[in-house]
Amino acid sequence: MDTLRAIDPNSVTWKCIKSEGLDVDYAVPIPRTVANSLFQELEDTLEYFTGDLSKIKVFGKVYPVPRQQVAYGDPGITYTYSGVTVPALPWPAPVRALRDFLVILKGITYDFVLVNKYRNGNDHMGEHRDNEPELDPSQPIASVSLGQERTFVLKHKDARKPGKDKKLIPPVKIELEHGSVLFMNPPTNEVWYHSLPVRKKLQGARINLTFRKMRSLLK
Ligand SMILES: O=C(O)CCC(=O)C(=O)O
Repeated sequence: MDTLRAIDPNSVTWKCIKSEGLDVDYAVPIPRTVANSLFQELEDTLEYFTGDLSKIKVFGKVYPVPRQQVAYGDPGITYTYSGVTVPALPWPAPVRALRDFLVILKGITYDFVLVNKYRNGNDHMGEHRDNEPELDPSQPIASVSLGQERTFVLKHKDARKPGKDKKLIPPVKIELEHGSVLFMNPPTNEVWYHSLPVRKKLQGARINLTFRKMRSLLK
């Protein structure tokens, strides 16, 4: 995946979105031809979790995850979300290439990535925050999108409250394009929930990779 290395980080135009507790940066730094071959290489290489690792627990009930998932990372890392603990498998070449690209783009060496494949517009991700205790809260989460463009929705935590506690803060919607990178900077994941809603009419597949930095165990 040498062509990712040819991208000049100084030529990337970032769109910065800020609101109460929200701080995200969005750009499309990966040219279409590179994004196309990367998508195909991921399709040819990745094998998604099956069995218990492809289930989530919500209020004690177990459901199949409404998309496909797999996780990669440095040796020994595990990650717990929605009641399931997944091991980080060794980095495959195209995922490692993206991790190296983020070092060039942002200067951060991520040690874990959760990969979500949305086979079509029915596959989705519910509202949640990425604020698990094993994540380093001082580091942004980097979300790389390839394939079908989908809408990413951010909602302030107080806009989700019922009755008089509800704050009238409008959601923020971002169309995540093929070849895009979204950085969710702190404290976004403490204050805002995010989701990828169903879009029944969309047929195309999408692969999203959220690169994360774990809390150092040596601290
Ligand atoms: O697919 C996406 O863009 C969202 C992924 C996500 O929310 C997550 O990995 O926590």
